Amino acid sequence: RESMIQLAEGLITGTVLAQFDQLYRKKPGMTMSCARLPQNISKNRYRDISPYDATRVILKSNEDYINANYINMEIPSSTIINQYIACQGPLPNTCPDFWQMTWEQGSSMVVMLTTQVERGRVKCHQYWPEPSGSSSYGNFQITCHSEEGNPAYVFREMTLTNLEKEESRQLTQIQYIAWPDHGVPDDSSDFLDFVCLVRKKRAGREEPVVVHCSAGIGRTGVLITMETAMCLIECNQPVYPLDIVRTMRDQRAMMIQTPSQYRFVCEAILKVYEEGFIKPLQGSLHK
Ligand code: PTR
Ligand code: PTR
Repeated sequence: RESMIQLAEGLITGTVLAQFDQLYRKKPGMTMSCARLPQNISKNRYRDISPYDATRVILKSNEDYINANYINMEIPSSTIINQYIACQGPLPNTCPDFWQMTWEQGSSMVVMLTTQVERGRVKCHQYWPEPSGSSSYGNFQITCHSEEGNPAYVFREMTLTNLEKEESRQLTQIQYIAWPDHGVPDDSSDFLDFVCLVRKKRAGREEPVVVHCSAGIGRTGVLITMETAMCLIECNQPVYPLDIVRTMRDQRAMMIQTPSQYRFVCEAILKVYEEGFIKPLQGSLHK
């Protein structure tokens, strides 16, 4: 409660945004050399967005690079550690790597926070087939069984098959479609419903949830912050959004890109606190 009053006051006086502006975007001392190796340059969507070497996801093959970091968010006074992999939206040449990573990390949920094209520019390659179709990406075959949704988000159920091992797994992809990069979601209740859905789907899964947008920093950072805050509120722990951002940036640089994204998530946290987090979890999410 104390932390919420502090947050509400800080939003009014502007100290919340000032603190965000002062926070380092990249943790001092962390290197990002792998991204710069000649064979890896073409695997980065943006020249200015690279993963830290220390927390990058390493593919189990000779070419082991993908623009992705592990992000672990511990919830104090509980045994909960929400694990994520934050990554960029796959490029045409990195789709096989993306599926290899998802397979090797045992992930069965992918959260996508971008559309493929925004304002005429490609933000993410479509790395899955249209519903009831199959496509191969390197050593992996993806079958998309169903696609359903509403104006804010789309659900897809897929089967991921490792062709070499002849093994298959089910995978859910949830895509938020009403959120341009550098911006904030059009509607915070839709966004909160979406985060509740992610929490519900995550329940009981230990493996990391793969989260991506276009660069894998701005919108991905907002989503992870929001889920962490919801979890803290549920566990009766104080919520200090700046600490959440720092913890994320210690694992992937630049998480949460703009002050308006930070303000948006702080306001959404207050909203969850004031309106009661139990409500969305109890089923108002599927209207
Ligand atoms: N940041 C740009 C945008 O999304 O609008 C895209 C961009 C991508 C800009 C790569 C620059 C990039 O790298 P380079 O410095 O090689 O042009
Ligand atoms: N060089 C790009 C730019 O600044 O436009 C990098 C970039 C692109 C950064 C998209 C963040 C972006 O947003 P998101 O992480 O939400 O996809």
